[in-house]
Amino acid sequence: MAHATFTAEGQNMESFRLLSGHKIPAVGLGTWRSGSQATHAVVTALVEGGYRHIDTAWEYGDQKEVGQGIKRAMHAGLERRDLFVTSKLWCTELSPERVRPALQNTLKELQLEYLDLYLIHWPFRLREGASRPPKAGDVLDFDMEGVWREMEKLAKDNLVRNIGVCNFTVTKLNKLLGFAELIPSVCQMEMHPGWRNDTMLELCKKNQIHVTAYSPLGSQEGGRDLIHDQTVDRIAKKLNKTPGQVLVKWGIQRGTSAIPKSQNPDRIKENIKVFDWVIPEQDFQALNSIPDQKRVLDGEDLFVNKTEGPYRTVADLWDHED
Ligand code: NDP
Ligand code: 1BO
Repeated sequence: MAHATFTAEGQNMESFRLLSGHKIPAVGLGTWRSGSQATHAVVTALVEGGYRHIDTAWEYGDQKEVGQGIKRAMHAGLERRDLFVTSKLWCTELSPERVRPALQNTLKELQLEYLDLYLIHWPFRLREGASRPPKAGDVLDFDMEGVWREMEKLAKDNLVRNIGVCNFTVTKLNKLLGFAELIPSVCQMEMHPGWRNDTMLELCKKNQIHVTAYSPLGSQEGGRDLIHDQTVDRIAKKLNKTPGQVLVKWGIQRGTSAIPKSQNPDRIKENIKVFDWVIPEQDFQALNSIPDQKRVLDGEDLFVNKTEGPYRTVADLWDHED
């Protein structure tokens, strides 16, 4: 259930309550592929846009820039306790002894004392220096329980407020739930009207795990152009909103937070104006019926080696669940 609060800018900002008791703001700024623009994007989002939630990852190579943006926003008067900062543990660090050093490096790059959320980025361990696509021996065994125990210790030591996972399947989430002492607060998954992934959403809801929808606009660059989808466009025109706003709102109306990426100041500010209106039921259902359901980020380039395995097909990565 969403809770409404107001930021200092007067922006009505909804948030969702996590199992841990912390709140996650319903809209966050994505920063993948923001590169050197990440600092400016973060400052625009936090100081002008009313955002309080930033999503980054070691793999994005922009944690230092994101950290500088957060620092500038704090100089402008924002308090650390009002922000929700997420980062992610990369695949080369998916062994128990590498978890804490990886987090410490992330905190250093971000110039922060703690994270609000630390996520396992993908449930596949890669050898350092792995090729894309992986060569034989690049994809290693992943000790999920050992890594999760270390994630739990980070939370117990208050270095991270919440821990969670990304890109999990029903099979993998059920396995983790079988041994977890700390249930993941958040599962971050690709979700937009072109890839609704209802099965994972239902499993997470059943276990009170909050879902964050990544690539809520379809990712655009090399992804799915939902901005120009005719159903999205028709609903946007009818509601006098932009396609980007309709897509973000769709995620929130499903009970997920959403983390649209933009490095364009106007679009950053546009994407968060989603709180004082609703998508009417009929239009919501039309978005829920967009055909040709397909992932944009299927992991093939990162983890599939067609001849050597251990994952020879995309279906192998997703445990043949789609
Ligand atoms: P999004 O779905 O957020 O789409 C971003 C693209 O849409 C960019 O090209 C952006 O261009 C454009 N855009 C942004 N706003 C608008 C708008 N209002 N109208 C038209 N175009 C717009 O894609 P991402 O794949 O980046 O996903 C969002 C975030 O989710 C990532 O940045 C990352 O933080 C996270 N993520 C997590 C993953 C995981 O494995 N856990 C995987 C993928 C993403 P411009 O910048 O020029 O505005
Ligand atoms: C390779 C990283 C995908 C975006 O999170």
